[in-house]
Amino acid sequence: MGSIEQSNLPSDFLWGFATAAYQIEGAAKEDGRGPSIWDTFCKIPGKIAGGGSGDVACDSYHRTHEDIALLKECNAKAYRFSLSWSRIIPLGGRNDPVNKKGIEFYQKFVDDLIDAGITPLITLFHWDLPDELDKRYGGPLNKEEFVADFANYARLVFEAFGSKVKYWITFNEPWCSSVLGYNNGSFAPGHTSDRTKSPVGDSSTEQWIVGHSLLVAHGAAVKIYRDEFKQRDGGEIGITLNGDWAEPWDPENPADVEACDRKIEFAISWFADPIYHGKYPDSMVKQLGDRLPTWTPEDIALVKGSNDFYGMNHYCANFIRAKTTEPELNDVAGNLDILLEDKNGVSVGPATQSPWLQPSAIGFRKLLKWLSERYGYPKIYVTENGTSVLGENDMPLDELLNDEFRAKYFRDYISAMADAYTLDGVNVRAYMAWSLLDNFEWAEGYETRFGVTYVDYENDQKRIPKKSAKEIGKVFDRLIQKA
Ligand code: PNW
Repeated sequence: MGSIEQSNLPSDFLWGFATAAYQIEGAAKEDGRGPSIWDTFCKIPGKIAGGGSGDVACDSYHRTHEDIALLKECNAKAYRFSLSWSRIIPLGGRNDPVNKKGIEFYQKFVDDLIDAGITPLITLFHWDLPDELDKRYGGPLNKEEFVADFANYARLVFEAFGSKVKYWITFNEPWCSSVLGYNNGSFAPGHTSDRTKSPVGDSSTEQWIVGHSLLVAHGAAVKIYRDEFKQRDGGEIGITLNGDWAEPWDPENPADVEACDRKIEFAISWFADPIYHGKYPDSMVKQLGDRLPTWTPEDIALVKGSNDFYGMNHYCANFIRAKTTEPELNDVAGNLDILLEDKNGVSVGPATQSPWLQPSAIGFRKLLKWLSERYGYPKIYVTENGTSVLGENDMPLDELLNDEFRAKYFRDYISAMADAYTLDGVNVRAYMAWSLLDNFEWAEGYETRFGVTYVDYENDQKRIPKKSAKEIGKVFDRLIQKA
C-alpha cells in the first residue's frame, strides 16, 4: 500500500482530562469550606434530577491519590481541575478570612500531580460562586464588588500556587454562568423572569450584565497575573468559552446561512470579540441595543488582548433556522431556532443522554477554523470535549464499561482536531477530555455520566475505568509526532 499522508499533532502537544471542583470534590462542609451558590441551589426541590447535590460527589477531596493513579493509568500528561473559591475564602470577599486548610489541600494536590509527572491546569472559577457574595451584593450582577473580590481571590491563588502552575483559566464558560444562571434559571443561582421557576430575575437584562462583569473580572485577573506574576512564574492565562458548531437548517435559505454566524456570535463572540477585537459583535448590538452594557475605556482596556491562549470547550453541533418574527426580550440565541434535525429530517448526530448533545466531529474542525479566522489564529487549548451515552446509567455494568460510543466519539473528535491542525493551519496545542470521572452533572444530577471512569455512587465511590479511558491515549500516541 502506498503511504497516505496522515494528519498529526505537534510533539509538544499537551493532553489529559478535565474536572471541576463542585462536580467531584464532595467534602462540602469539611475543613472550613463555605457554601457556594450550588450548595444552596441543590437544596431547592425540583432543581436537580434525582434531587442530588455535590455534598459527596466523587469524594475526590479524600481520594486525590486514586484520581492521580487513574490519570497515570490513562497515560495523561495533564489534568485540568478547578478550585473551590469558598474552600479558599469561605465567604468569598476581599475583607473576609482566608481558609489555610483550603489552600493547603490544593498545594498538596498540585505537588502530588507534579511528582506524578502530570501538568496541572487550574480553573479559578467553574460556576461555584461563594454563596455569601450572591447574598451580599448579587455576585456578578454587581460589577464593582464582584471584580474587586475576584481580583483579590485570583491574586491569593497566583501567590499560593503560581511558581508551580503554568496554565491558568480564569472563568469556565461564562455563557453558562450568564444564560443558565440568570436567563433561564436552570443553573445556580436560578434567576429568570419565569415566575413559576423563580421569584427573582429579569431575563431581558441580567445575563448581559453578568457576562460583562465576568469579562471585566477576567481582564482584572489577567492584568494582576501579567503585572505581578508572569515574569517570575512564566505561565499563561486565558478564559474558556463554550460553543457548538452551527449548520443551516436549510442551506438554500440565505437567512439560515446568515443565522449560523449569528448563533456563534451570540454564544462565543459575545465574550471573544471584546477580548480579541475590543467590542461586542455588531449582531448583538443591533438586536439588544442599550440592554447590552457599553464599554468604558478602563474596562475595555483590561479586556482587550487579555488571552494568552483561547480556551475552547466543545461538544456538538446544531442546525440553525432563522426566525422571521421580531426577537423576544428574553432571547439570548440571536432570534433563531436551534434544532437537532435539518429541513429533510436528517439528524445532526446520534442521540446521547444529554438533550442538547448530538455529536458531529466534522463540526469541531469547522469551528476550530472559524475561530482561527475570526481571531487571528490564536493558540487554542481545548479545555473540554466529551459525551454522555444514551441510557448509560441504566446499563448492566459490563455493558456500561464497554463504552464504544464514547471511545468512537473521542477517536472521531480528536482526528478532526488533528485535521484542523494539519490541513487548516489551526494552532491547537492542548486537549482535555471531559471527564476523568463520572460526576455531578449539574441540573442533570448523577443520572448523566460523562466519565471515562465509572464511579459507583452506591459503593463507596469506587472507580472503574471504562474502555474509553485507554482509547484516548492510544489515539494521541498515533497522532502526536515523535520528538
Ligand atoms: C460543560 N449546554 O457544561 C461544563 O463545563 C461541565 O462542567 C459539564 O459537566 C460539561 O460541559 C458537560 O455538560 C455545559 O446546555 C453544560 O449547552 C450545558 C451546556 C453546555 C456546556
